[in-house]
Amino acid sequence: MISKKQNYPQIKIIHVILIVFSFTACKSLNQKSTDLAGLKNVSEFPIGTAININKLINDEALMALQISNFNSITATSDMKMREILPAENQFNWKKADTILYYANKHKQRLFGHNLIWHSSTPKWVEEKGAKDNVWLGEFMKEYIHKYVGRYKGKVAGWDVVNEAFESKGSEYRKTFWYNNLGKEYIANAFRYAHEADPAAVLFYNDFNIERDTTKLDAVLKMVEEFKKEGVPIHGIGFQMHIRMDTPDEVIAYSLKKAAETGLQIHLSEVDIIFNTHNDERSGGIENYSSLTNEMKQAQAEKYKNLVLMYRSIVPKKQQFGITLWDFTDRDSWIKGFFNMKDWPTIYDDDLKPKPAYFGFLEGLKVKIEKE
Ligand code: 9MR
Repeated sequence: MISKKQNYPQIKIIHVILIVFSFTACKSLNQKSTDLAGLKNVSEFPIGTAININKLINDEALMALQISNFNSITATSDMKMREILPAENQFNWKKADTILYYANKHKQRLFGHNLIWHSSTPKWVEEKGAKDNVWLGEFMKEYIHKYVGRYKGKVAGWDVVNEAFESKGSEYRKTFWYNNLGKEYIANAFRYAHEADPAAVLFYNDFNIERDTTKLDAVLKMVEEFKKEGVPIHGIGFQMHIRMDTPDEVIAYSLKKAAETGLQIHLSEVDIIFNTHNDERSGGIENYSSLTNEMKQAQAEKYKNLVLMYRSIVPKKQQFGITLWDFTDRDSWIKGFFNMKDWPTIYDDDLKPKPAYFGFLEGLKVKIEKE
């Protein structure tokens, strides 16, 4: 009843998925006494969470869970342009510095999210840039140089450009940046970031590319163009905001195709919802208004399969890590943004681990037999 059929292209289920499914024989995924070691301790690659830094450091219970489970951290919003440069010449490094301090203190990798995103462009930049695109091009260069340069060697990698393609299909998103600078703004952003920190791992990050193969193809085409032109791109971020009915076969296919580029693959914003939406604010469609045990178990299996697919399809040297987009249902963006109930994460509203937590853990622990 939870998974609903959708019209996805017929895609050959790759062998590795059959192996994955053979691990998931309907065993109930619940807490065992040996299971509280923390996700990061059983993983071969970094396990991250996105979080609001002030919320984190003012909540001891949340912080204890964050420290025991994660060795990578991303700011949900604290490192976006609207936070860093709310007004002209008024850089605000406070939250970014706090998150860096926290990451160092707890030996976590700091991942930078993000440099250029239409949804986080400050009003003053839009107003000034719309009148003068020469200024805008220079501004982008200086902003990236200054920001990435300031955290050189401290931020391991960056989402350089976020969501530059339309939600669905193959078109570049007609954003403020695209409209004023043309699609070249994307390549330039990567060039500037690389100039400022040649060791940073630079990602293109987007959503729906795990399920919309037309969109994925468009992103991969851009990646190939970048490679040909020598644009420094090192990774693809699959946001992976998925739903219970996003077919695992399609996710597997997409991961495999992306991994064929040889780039780093980051599952950068993972959460799994039961309800659905139209990708727009307040666009939720609430088919489920309460969470049953059956749903909890199904979500646990989905988390487990996702981790297993990542481990078995993405070659080890390309596994940049898996990052959850907040890790408690209490804090998740989903309910507020789509205006609907849901239970997207691995901890519940009371900060108790859900079956999803144990599914995720199991996915990290299971021994993988590769062909
Ligand atoms: O979760 C983030 C939310 O708290 C912010 O209000 C919002 C706007 O800055 O951004 C959310 O994070 C988004 C991420 O940066 C890019 N992918 C989609 C995420 C959810 O909207």
